[in-house]
Amino acid sequence: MDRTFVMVKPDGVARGLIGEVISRLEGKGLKLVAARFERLTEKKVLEQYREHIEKPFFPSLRHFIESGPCFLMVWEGRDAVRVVRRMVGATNPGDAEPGTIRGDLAMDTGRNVIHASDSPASAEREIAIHFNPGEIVTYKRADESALYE
Ligand code: IDP
Ligand code: MG
Repeated sequence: MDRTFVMVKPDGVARGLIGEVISRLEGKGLKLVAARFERLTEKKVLEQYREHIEKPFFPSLRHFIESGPCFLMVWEGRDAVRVVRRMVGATNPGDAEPGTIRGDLAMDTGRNVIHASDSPASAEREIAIHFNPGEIVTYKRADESALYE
């Protein structure tokens, strides 16, 4: 099973969308293995978005992510990184397909509700930024034998 890092950004928190996001991922069959509500420090935002530091949108992205609490999660499942990215949809919500989280719930690239790791390597890196190994919980979902062949 793979793990991926998912974060409801401050806009999603402010709009009351934490439950909707969790509900979609749970309903799909992914398993929530860690979660925390946190206002990210500058240090963590720089680590999280390090590949974007030189980009023109970075100052506004950083300011926005630091502006309010985020809901941080680790989700587990078969091919979890790819599956969650497809459920999240395109970065620009105007291009995101209906049925995706951004396609259904957002209007603006700078307010696109959710972050999800884009590769297994990023997932491993991002999970380590936000969670200690001891905060990631293993357990069985009762429906696992019905979810996987
Ligand atoms: P992703 O979240 O779909 O992986 P990235 O390209 O990794 O997209 O960008 C990270 C975040 O930075 C985006 O989710 C979005 O909030 C913000 N962002 C990316 N490109 C732009 C832009 O052109 N204008 C404003 N914000 C942007
Ligand atoms: Mg990204």
